[in-house]
Amino acid sequence: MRVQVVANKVDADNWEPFAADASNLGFGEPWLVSAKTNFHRRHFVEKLYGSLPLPESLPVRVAPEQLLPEMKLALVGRRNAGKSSFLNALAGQPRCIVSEIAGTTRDAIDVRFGFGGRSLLAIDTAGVRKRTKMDSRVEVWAFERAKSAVKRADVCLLLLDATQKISGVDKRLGKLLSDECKPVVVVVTKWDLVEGRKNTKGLPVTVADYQTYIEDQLKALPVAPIVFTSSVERRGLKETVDVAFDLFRQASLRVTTGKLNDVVRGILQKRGPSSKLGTKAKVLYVSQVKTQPPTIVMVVNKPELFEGEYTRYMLNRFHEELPFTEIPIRLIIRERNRVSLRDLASRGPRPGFVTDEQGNLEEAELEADPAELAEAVGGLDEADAGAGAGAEPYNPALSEEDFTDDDGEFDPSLLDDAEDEDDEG
Ligand SMILES: Nc1nc2c(ncn2[C@@H]2O[C@H](COP(=O)(O)OP(=O)(O)OP(=O)(O)O)[C@@H](O)[C@H]2O)c(=O)[nH]1
Ligand SMILES: [Mg+2]
Repeated sequence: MRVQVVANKVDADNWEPFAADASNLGFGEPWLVSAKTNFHRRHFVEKLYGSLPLPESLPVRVAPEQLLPEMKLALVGRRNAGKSSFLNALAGQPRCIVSEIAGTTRDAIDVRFGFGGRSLLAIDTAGVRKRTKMDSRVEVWAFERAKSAVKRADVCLLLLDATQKISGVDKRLGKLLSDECKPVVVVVTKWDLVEGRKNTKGLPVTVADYQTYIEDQLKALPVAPIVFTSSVERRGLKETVDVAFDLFRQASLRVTTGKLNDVVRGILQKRGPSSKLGTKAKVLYVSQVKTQPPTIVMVVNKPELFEGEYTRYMLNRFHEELPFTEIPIRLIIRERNRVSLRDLASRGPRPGFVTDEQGNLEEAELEADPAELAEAVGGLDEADAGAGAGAEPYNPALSEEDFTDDDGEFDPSLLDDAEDEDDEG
């Protein structure tokens, strides 16, 4: 380390002889400057630059939070679920206001930080409560902002307060995330308050009980992994981030058309769609045309033969057989006879496959490559999700009952004093 003495307050040249006294300190000749009059300023700055090491000889040490975030997380949940506390725990410092008063966070805010050497952006959002209880335009607007945070995020964290029953609000948030086709980690918060306590049956609450309870209640998120956390005890933080990164990785994967053909062929062989009025159900092309979310297009002869129950069956098999086990898949079923597809077909037959109503394979007609297919179905950006039959994401079949507050026993895991929907704090 080098010490350079700076003699300040050298307002004009008549002060220079006095400044020279500073050399008596033993650190060599002082640099003269006046912060007030800027006398010798240029000289001073030049000397300063001249004494710095060249940039290439400096060790590069950039804090992770200064880099572009590797992953964007949106934290959503009902009021008081512990979102801000969880974000602060991840960031390792109090970046968001936490309080026991429900409705503390009033707007979505972006927080950048480093975690385990990786750069993250997390969006804290305002807690949600029943629409009928939203008592101001600010709250409705905050909900819209939370929705846009979800859209921006690579992975969403749905925070559930372990001390509370899963409510209609939690379920609707689950549905929102599922409709957006976002990878979701279900984060159970405040586990320190629950672990080891007695449930209604007098037995200690376990992770397994709670997991079953969530799976039973959150029908909209059948594949989302569940983690148990405590912001107070800093538990489950690394696991949450690791799981989120893994979901992000899954969502970014692209499966080859060859592999998809094999999987679809296998599914059809095992159980083809039941044919109506003797029409043959044929799959003409299948391809993954997009990532984040993985979007698979199946061009078929009659979409109605594949819709509903059979689509859900196919999606379940896709989750099992493709590397998208824990994230939503968007499946788009399209009819073949569109002009662009006819053009495609006119380029001549290529190997593919079709099935008859018994699921037997017949001679192939065509197979498109992904780029051609994406082009043929007219591009598949966001706008496409609503365009035409079979373009909606296929979510689990849910009924109104799947969104109501659970009035039954808070079984088998719930605490003997668990509260009813208590988003009032
Ligand atoms: N024991 C315990 N308490 C927690 C934990 N996480 C949060 N809390 C408490 O729960 C209350 C709500 O926490 P917040 O982080 O403000 O919750 P929030 O989801 O951001 O709430 P809103 O901004 O109002 O939607 C506070 O009193 C926290 O101290 C936890 O892991 N353990
Ligand atoms: Mg908050």
